[in-house]
Amino acid sequence: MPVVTVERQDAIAIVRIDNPPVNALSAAVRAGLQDAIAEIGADDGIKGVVLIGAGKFFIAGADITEFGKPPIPPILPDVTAELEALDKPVVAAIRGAALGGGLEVALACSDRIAAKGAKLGLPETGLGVLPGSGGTQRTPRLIGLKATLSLVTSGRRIDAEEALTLGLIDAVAEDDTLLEDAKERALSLAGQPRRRTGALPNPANDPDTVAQYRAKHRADRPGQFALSQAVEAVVASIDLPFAQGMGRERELFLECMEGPERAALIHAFFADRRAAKVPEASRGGALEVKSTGVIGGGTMGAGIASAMLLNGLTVTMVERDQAAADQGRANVEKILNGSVQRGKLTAEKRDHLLQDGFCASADYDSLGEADLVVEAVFESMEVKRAVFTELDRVCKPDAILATNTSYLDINDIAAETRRPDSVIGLHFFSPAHVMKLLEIVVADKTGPGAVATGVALAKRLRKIAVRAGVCDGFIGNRILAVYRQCADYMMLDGASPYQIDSAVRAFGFPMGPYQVSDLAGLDIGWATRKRRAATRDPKERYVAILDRICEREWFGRKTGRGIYRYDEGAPKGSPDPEVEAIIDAEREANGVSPKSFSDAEIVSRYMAAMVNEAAKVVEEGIALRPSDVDVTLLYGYGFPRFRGGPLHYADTVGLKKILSDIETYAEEDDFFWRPSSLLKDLAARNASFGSLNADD
Ligand code: 3H9
Repeated sequence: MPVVTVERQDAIAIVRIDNPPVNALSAAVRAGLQDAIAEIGADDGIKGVVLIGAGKFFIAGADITEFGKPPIPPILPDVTAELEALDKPVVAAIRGAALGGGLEVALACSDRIAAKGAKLGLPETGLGVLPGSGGTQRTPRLIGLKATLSLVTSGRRIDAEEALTLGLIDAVAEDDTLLEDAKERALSLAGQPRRRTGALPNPANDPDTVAQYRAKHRADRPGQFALSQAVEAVVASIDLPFAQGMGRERELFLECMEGPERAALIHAFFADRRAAKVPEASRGGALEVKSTGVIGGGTMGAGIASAMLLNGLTVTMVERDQAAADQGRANVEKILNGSVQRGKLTAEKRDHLLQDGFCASADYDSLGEADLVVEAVFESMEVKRAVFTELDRVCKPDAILATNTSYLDINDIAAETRRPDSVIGLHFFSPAHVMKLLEIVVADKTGPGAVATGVALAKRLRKIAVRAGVCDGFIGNRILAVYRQCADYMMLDGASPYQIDSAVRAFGFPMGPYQVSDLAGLDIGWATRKRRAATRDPKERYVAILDRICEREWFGRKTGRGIYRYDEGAPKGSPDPEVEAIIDAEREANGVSPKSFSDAEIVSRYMAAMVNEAAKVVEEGIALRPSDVDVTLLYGYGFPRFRGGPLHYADTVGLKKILSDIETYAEEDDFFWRPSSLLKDLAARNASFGSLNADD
């Protein structure tokens, strides 16, 4: 089947792009469009053209699977130039999405009509490139400099109505009359002088806006390369004639294409979609979930309940007594009020959700109708066992019973029920109504139907699902525990926590590990360390600095002191000399003579610890593939997206280098630094983690 067809309807040619799933502009589509343009140009009987996409979308953009490979002609800027040169009206009939190169094709048409519900945008910078087929030159000529800079740098997808207001399109149509409206428009324009966006005058200069965008997106800041290049490409439209502007855009685009940011962001794009492919889910049918239960109304339970409510599910919350249930309701109300304040929810809708969609009680029997229940109570096996015994008693036979435990063995929890195939881990991240990640933890007896339901729920809640196996901490928290420990070793050995945080931020994380600890509350880690004390291997080095801080009841932000000091002058925290004194004392007590660390060494050690544990997680089958680890760290732990995730990053550094770093560090501590056999194997074969991601 050809991916581009030309159909004559009277004097109008309908050019249809049919390249499922999203009509990406692959080499075949580009060649097909070029042929269609030549055919139409040579046919005097054709007076006008309609360009439309088959299926749900107009065009989702360039085919990004081709990025990073040698370009196949014809390149898209040439195709758009030929489209614009055609001496006949060409109406783009847009439904679904006109994104990136898709919108650029539409901009090279003479007219644009979009169906209601269509989304238009230039999201290229989110993939580490810039609009490279005239988007930076035609858009400002059509809608001005400021609106273009906003669209290009935000990557925002706007709806048809906003596009019309901006002047990006000419009309909005009903979906079912789109093609007819476009044909009519093409006919009405036949014989008139052809409109060409590229022939419009240069946009007016606006030095303040240019200065503002240049200051916001500087190439010397991590993760800003494509953004700064995009700003420069748009700025080039102010003075340069169209053809030269296109040349400048191409240069800047190709520089982005060659860079690591582009490779990382495209990796992250496909990693997101790959994570959704969970083998068990394709073997089992998902249960239709309408009514849910949440056990526990604390921070986590209330966040989960709010996520459910905000996405159209009803929630029955169960707490141990009525007072706790009332508090749980108050916690949910507080979250929904926050959504109202931020303009994400109307007050009426909030009232409706709380009155008709939510109830909180102390009675497990109220869960009889729930399709899925998530337990989010205190992390104690005893408490969880009691909850699951109750759930097994009251829930209907096909209900899915989920636990939000962060580290307990879900096999033990499942064994408490007569239906371990219906028991699954759904590990939300706090705040659960905000954080995008959901680890779907598959225990030994979890059935495919439960997995499929978990994956479908994640989609419903607009979260990214990652499948994980059972182990202490699953994918994310297990890896976190190790790189966090590595940070503590560096702190004991001579780096200040403030230097570690700053080095980690400079790498691209929004916060350093000690800022995160202060935010989460140091008492949480303290409790975990106490829990593990009895089983800690005597060979493991133990850093007691944070215990000393906790003994003073400095638990972080919530107590005004932690690793940082928080006061009015420094609400985000400032270094605390008393903490530095505690660190010095601990060094002395442990006979450590502090050495200095460069920022680069801090990052090397931090990343080596992260990569090594991540490799073990893949090696043991806890994560299905390296890219699932990347997705987990990207969405749950603030790993900088422009670096693609820890295992993609490891591939860019080189696995031999990472392994040799680990071997060097092991000379100091061969208990902590035990290289993963997968890492050793890949390094020996000169292979990459990427090679284990089926479709990379
Ligand atoms: C660009 O245009 C550069 C130009 O300016 C310059 C050129 C010179 N290519 O997201 P979904 C696949 S840069 C190849 O699950 P949805 C995707 O991997 C591009 N494949 O569906 C998945 O495959 P699979 C600028 C693509 O309905 C399948 O399609 N454009 C592309 O939730 C379904 O995708 C963008 O950034 C692509 N461009 O959402 C838009 N896009 O089934 C990127 C998708 O094997 N795309 N696939 O896993 C999107 O935002 C969403 O896919 C879209 C549909 C909203 C369109």
